[in-house]
Amino acid sequence: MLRSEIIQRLVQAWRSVKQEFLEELENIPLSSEIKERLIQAWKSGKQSFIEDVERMKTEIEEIIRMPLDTKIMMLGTSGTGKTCYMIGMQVYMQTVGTDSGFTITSVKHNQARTIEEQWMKMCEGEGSERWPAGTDVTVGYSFNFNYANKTFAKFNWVDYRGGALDDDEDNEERKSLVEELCTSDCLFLCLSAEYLAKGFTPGAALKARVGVMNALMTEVAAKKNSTPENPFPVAIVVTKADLLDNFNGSIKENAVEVIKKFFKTLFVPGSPWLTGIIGVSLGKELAEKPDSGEIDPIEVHLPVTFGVLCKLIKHANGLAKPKGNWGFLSKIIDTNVEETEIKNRIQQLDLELASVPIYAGNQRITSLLKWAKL
Ligand SMILES: Nc1nc2c(ncn2[C@@H]2O[C@H](COP(=O)(O)OP(=O)(O)OP(=O)(O)O)[C@@H](O)[C@H]2O)c(=O)[nH]1
Ligand SMILES: [Mg+2]
Repeated sequence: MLRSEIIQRLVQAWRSVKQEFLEELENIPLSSEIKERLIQAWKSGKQSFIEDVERMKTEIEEIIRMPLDTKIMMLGTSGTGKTCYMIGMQVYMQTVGTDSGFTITSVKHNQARTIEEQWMKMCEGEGSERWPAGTDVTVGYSFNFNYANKTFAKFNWVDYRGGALDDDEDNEERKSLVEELCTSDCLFLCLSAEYLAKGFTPGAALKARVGVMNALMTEVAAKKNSTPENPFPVAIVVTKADLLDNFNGSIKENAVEVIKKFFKTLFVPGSPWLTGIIGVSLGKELAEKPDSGEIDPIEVHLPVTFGVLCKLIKHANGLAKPKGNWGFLSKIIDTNVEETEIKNRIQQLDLELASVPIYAGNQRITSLLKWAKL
């Protein structure tokens, strides 16, 4: 064998092991700082790598028990109702929570106060003054997702100004929007129910501006390398669902069909998207009386439940994945305790979503839990 050939083979062997190592690291819930240190330790050679990992063991054990981070991006054209939805979701989830007892709390005190003020204004105000002003800068919010007073997931929520969707592809904010999307765990694509009420027409698609959203999704799918086995979760959040006939919490089949036509690429066989379709409203009276109807949110907890559940499933799959020779963490950390707890939460959240139409590509699925074979 030629010397150059030997070197080439060795390089190839090293690369394939390195790839396996990096892939496994991707599935392990560690902070990016610890991951970076592990990669550096890896680069330093096998023996010192094992020593380094041993040294970092206590630190890693502490970190692995920390809540999962879920990043949610909310997008939709201007005036769709994104900010109003976020306010309603936060207050509802903080005070009422979901059927099986999940709640959220704001991480930042100031932010919680501002949201509460906006909520009070919506509830007590009259006329168009009751509604918050349009968002002209992107705002980030941080929440804890809790069960039985224990935080087990955090989520960061990014409310993009609707106008950013119209920016040119080389505009800086648009570029950062695509980058942020690529690092998100779940996308909330907000669409106002007013465009669904009359069934599918090309005119309705044009007015709803689904073209700009589809273009953005195509761009993100290409960059993110999602696959049908590891899809990118997207919740199509139908805001102002009070405008739909007889909305009682779940989206009717005729509206689902319109959405499937609006966002065709999400629903094709082999699509790299996992799509939930969820109607939300700030109150059923708002359809008739937007400026004075009672604020009484409907189903605002479901999109968050979907986002957190998808993240937990991905996490659980990572934990359950058979480890290869380099499954170093499985040797030094007992992940069983965490696995059981996470599986219990997954079961509860899955039941909460029983009425939500969910699609993996073109396939309608009745339970995310079953789909993920957990
Ligand atoms: N019928 C009805 N109207 C709503 C509801 N939520 C919001 N609206 C109306 O929609 C308007 C726009 O809502 P916003 O939340 O400000 O919209 P946005 O998507 O954040 O818009 P940008 O910040 O410009 O991107 C509000 O001023 C209300 O008039 C709802 O649940 N039902
Ligand atoms: Mg807004």
